[in-house]
Amino acid sequence: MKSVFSERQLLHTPSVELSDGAMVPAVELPSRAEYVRDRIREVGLGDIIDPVAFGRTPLERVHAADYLDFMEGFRALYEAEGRSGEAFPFVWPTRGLRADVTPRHVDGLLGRYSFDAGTPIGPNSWEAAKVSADTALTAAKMVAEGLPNAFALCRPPGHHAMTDRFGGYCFLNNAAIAAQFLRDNGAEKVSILDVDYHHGNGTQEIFYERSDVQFLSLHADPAVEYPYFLGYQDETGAGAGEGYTRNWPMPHGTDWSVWGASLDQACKDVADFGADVLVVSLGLDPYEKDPISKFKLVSDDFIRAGERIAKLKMPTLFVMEGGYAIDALGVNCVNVLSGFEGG
Ligand code: SP5
Ligand code: ZN
Repeated sequence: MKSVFSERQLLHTPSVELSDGAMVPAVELPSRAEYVRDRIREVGLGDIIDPVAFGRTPLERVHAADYLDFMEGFRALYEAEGRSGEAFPFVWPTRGLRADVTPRHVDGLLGRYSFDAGTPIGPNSWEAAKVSADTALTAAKMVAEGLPNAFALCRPPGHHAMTDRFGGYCFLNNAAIAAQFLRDNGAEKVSILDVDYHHGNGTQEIFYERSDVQFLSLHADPAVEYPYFLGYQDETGAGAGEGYTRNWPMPHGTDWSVWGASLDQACKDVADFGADVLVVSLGLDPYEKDPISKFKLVSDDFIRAGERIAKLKMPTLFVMEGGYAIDALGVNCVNVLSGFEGG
């Protein structure tokens, strides 16, 4: 399997995040991608190709133009305000406040265009996010042009990023951008299977009213886990999209016996939908030793997951999402990809 990756994705270097009532060391670190890259080389999975720049057009197919403008201009505005270092939002237009205004001050803008305080914007974060999206697009183009599968080694991740809000370590929704690109380049229907430990709230929001892009997500029950406010079982799509979103929230402590059964159900839904291509939002944080997660998958389970997905016999684009047990990330990620190739 061919992979896509650029070292420019390492330019986003968060040092801390607001979590559990304190500023704690960041977990979405550049070395995550390096461990995966090194493991790809170690097992000889296939070539690692540089992403090409797609520019703004494919980003605008998924994200709001004013959001992209904000991200593009944010650091200059922030520094003009006399600030430096990492920027954190701290006030949001929640119920009872006006969601229809766009303040001019940097702190107002940060709140307008985000939904959590876990996602600092450093001097080069936007550059890294754009290259990460280009990585997804480059791999998507390879699949659109007939390659049976590809792996986008995306980092920073994407599945929490909404139409016009960053959060959850995500700025641009790489999987959604890739899925829309595939739609725009020959695929009539696309399935997105999100196996990250956290619900892919951004991807769900982006495609919630669409019947041409199916969104299926396996994740920890949002009643007890981030992102808390989306990912419940009764969310099944709206309008023309009714029935094209499906969620499998699972309790803390979930192991392969339950997770694998949910994967099986989701794969049956994928088969029934009959899409031209499958995009897998590949989070490795269901792993038992993940420092911020509470599922119990072991490294070999990721091979089984890859084998199950391969049984669909569909053109498949893997897009990396989360996974924070850094020293095991390469093995777990490549286990899925190797399982897929052998399955
Ligand atoms: C892409 C992705 O996996 N994003 C995850 C974002 C999660 N952010 C909130 C994490 C809160 C973790 N709190 C548990 C800390 C255990 N000490
Ligand atoms: Zn996650």
